[in-house]
Amino acid sequence: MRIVVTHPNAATREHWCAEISTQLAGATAFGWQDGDPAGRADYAIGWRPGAALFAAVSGIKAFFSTGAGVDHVLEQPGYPTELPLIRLEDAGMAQQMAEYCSYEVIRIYHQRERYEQQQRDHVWHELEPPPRAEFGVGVMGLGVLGAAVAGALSGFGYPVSGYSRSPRQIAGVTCFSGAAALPRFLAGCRVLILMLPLTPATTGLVESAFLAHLPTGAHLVNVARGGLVIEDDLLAALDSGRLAGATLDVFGQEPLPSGHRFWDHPRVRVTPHIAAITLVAESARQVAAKIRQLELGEPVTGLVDRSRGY
Ligand code: NDP
Ligand code: OXD
Repeated sequence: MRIVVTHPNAATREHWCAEISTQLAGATAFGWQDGDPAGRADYAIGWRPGAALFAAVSGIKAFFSTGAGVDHVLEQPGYPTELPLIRLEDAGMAQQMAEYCSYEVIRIYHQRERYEQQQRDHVWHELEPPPRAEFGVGVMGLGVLGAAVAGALSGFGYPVSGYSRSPRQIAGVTCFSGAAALPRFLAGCRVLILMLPLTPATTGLVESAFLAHLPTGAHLVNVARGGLVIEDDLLAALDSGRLAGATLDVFGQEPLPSGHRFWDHPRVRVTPHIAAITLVAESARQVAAKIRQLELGEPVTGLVDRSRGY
């Protein structure tokens, strides 16, 4: 069996090739990038596959995303309409995401930025935390990662609510779904965590009218995709003080351009798309197991519904 690996980063390509060859007995994995010779492969794995891959490499039966998100695949022109697209499910990302988001929520709840300022000013002053029962945390997107984040936060005793496209039930989480419920969901969020995939339905969802539903002084945490947010609307809400802060891991343009206002905004915390990184060994194990299932004619989970875009 031949597996083609395409990824903009050469070291990552090689890492995947090595792990897949180890995990899948009898498989030959090879890296491919634009301009490489034509060939044949049974499966493809990668990030942002260009149309040239599908023109040059024949025989591909399914494409595996090296991420949980698949917008990087579907936004590429030339992805064959009938080719099954399979994404990573957790593969070690849920724990990372739960930790990243819990860290942010706990920092915000405990007013750590104000204490850091007090230290700079040599001020010894105790700040009263808000009543925990009134500190609602909302997770928008209750899939594999969102559900893990909501579960972790509920374990800290915050009142956690969640919002998804279809109705969900998660122990300890008040679940909302459907457009009519959105304003009610947002009104209860002192911290709103975005955990949605980027699809035609979610692109630009977070704009002025959406942000206006959040309580004054709320925080936004975006660990999903930059394209969910209209950046100028977010900046306006931060500038006016309507929003107290934003923690942003993902951006419309990545890497975030060095002149972007987010870098120096006093109410913004930036991280470079690291909320949950792909763990190659663990992910390759998951992909290899799914390839074995497909070869036996069995169904696999994580198959993307192209009509929904996730
Ligand atoms: P899932 O597909 O498991 O979950 C998606 C969730 O979003 C589901 O609950 C789904 O609803 C909900 N949803 C989708 N569209 C809408 C909509 N229009 N309105 C309301 N809810 C909607 O994805 P994962 O949890 O695995 O991953 C989520 C995203 O996290 C990825 O797509 C990726 O963009 C991002 N990510 C970011 C990383 C980082 O490092 N920053 C790392 C990994 C992922 P329903 O339950 O009804 O299907
Ligand atoms: C992913 C990501 O989608 O890293 O997995 O953003």
